[in-house]
Amino acid sequence: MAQWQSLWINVNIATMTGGREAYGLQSTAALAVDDGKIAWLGPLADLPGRADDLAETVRDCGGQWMTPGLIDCHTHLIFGGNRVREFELRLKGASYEEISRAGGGIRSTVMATREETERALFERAERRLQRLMSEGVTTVEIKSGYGLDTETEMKMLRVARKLGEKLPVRVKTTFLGAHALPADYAGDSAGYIDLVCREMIPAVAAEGLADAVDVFCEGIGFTIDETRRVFETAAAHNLPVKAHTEQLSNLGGTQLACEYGALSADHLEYLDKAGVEAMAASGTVAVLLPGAFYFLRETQLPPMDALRDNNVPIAIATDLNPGSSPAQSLLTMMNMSATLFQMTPEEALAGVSIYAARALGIEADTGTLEIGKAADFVIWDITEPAELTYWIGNGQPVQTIFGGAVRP
Ligand code: DI6
Ligand code: FE
Repeated sequence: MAQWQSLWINVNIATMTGGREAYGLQSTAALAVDDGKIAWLGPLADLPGRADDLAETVRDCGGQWMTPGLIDCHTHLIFGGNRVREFELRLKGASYEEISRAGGGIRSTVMATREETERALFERAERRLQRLMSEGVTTVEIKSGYGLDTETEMKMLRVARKLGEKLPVRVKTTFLGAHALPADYAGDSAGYIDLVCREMIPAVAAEGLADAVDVFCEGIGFTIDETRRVFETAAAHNLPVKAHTEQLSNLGGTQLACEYGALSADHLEYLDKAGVEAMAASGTVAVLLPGAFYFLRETQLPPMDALRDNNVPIAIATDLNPGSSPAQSLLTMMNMSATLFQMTPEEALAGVSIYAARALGIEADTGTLEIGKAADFVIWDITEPAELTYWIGNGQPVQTIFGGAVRP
């Protein structure tokens, strides 16, 4: 019997094990899969035998490229309705914050999400997820946060879990009950945070529905003290934390998140030096969201030089949501991270592989191509990996392999 289930030969591999400024290249290489995991990887010439004797199926990639399966580490892809009218209002001059303070924004999506059945929410989210997957995404993070009551928050997280069970993709779920103050708690943010901490987090934890807890720490979101309460409760339930911080202003939420060992702090346009240093000290990943920066026509750039100088790992994600980033293409986000944030193509690819895995706490399983990790990878018909960042809207991989199986 052959040693391995499948073997991919004659392929140029960007293993992404080389850190931010290196693809970790293996030219004219081979990669073997067994039991859903990477069993061998190295130069084709070093294969310990004849390819046909070593594996049940052998695929000759003819000099094409292989990268890790892409990871979209920040999405809100489950929601009812859309916000196209608010988009039009913003084009006429209204700001995102004005719309939010007038009762629109996140709250309008909350109304639409509460009204949807679990089945309808699933079907619409499934289509969005399939669009991401069509570009080689093998892991996606999905947040709740458009329910803002216990029942709907749990409904969203159940839909997220079901997406992961039904589709060939790894789903990590994040509870974001502290996303906005729901209309029924207007003027009572303390009461709402009580509900989040006393009822929602315990219920979500009891059913194992969330892999992490997130908070929108912002003028139109929650204060530092409220954010701290949510983090304390998450810690009491052994759930790691992440945070939306310094997106529209600087409240110092990033330092607070780092105090709680946050996996990631996300957005970060208004991050200052103290925040960068806190991230470096706690090993927290900076998740940059160029789709939201672009769609809100933000002009304040995240502090790229300071992040690099302090060796803060940088991930890139779609933030796929109806209000600030209706982006359904992670490859386009890589392109935008280069054009808008001056990230290099190496940094962009690291941002959707190794560092995106780190932002989800799953670097031991995926994010790079190494022996023992999940066989999640993508075959591309490109001449060099920088092409993934260069093209806009040309993102069809030749094949995506998830857990060792070729995806249909
Ligand atoms: N920041 C964002 O960009 C999304 N959530 C958040 O906290 C936007 C959510 C929305 O506008 O629906
Ligand atoms: Fe977000």
